[in-house]
Amino acid sequence: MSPPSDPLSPQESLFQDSAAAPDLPEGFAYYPGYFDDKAQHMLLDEIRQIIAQAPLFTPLMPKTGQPFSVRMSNCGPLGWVSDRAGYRYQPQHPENGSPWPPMPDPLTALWENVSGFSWLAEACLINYYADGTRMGLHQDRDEDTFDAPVVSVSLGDEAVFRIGGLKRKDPTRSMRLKSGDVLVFGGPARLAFHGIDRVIKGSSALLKQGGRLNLTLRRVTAL
Ligand code: MD3
Ligand code: FE
Repeated sequence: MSPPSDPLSPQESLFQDSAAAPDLPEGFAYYPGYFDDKAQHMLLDEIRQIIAQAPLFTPLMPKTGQPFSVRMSNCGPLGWVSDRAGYRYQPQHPENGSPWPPMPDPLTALWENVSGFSWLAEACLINYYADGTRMGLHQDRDEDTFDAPVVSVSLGDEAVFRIGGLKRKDPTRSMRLKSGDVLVFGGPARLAFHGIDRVIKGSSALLKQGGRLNLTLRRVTAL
């Protein structure tokens, strides 16, 4: 059920936990098509404005300095960055030193609607996948607390998303993520291994230049 604060009326989560996904950790919810075409365009317009203020940067792997293929930006009070010094959250853009732009209203409403968490999200990481880019299997553990879920929104070309268990060697399953889909990872699923195997070129008309955007909303600091 969507609170009156959200102008959208999302459908119920298609599946939650073990019912349709017995091999995944509990606490996982999937809302296919949460954002309809009009809402995707409105959200994209907000993301364009954010990226105009906080340009996409190329994160580097800690120690080796090897560049990620995915480019990133952030909005909200804190943003995730990575360079030779390590992974961390910080309040400023790593290249222009400006504070991250504020969280746009549609993302605040989404968080209120699906997170089940009464405190606001502090960070929205914006990942841009050009054709041919991927993200290896990893856990998200750079936050001070794992009590809040991670909420993810996909925009643009479809992606082959892989999700496994709490150990790297646990079995994985793959899912096709489409523009407008929302995923929520809370409880044990918050620490599931996951990654993006590939992006399906030309599968969406939303981004004129092609590729895929993924937004992840998170709580970073402990309460
Ligand atoms: C499962 N992003 O930013 S979104 C990331 O599509 C990240 O850009 C991918 O992995 C992307 O860290 C996947 C889905 C996702 C995001 C966070 C999770 C799945 C997750 C955190 C815990 C468990
Ligand atoms: Fe991740």
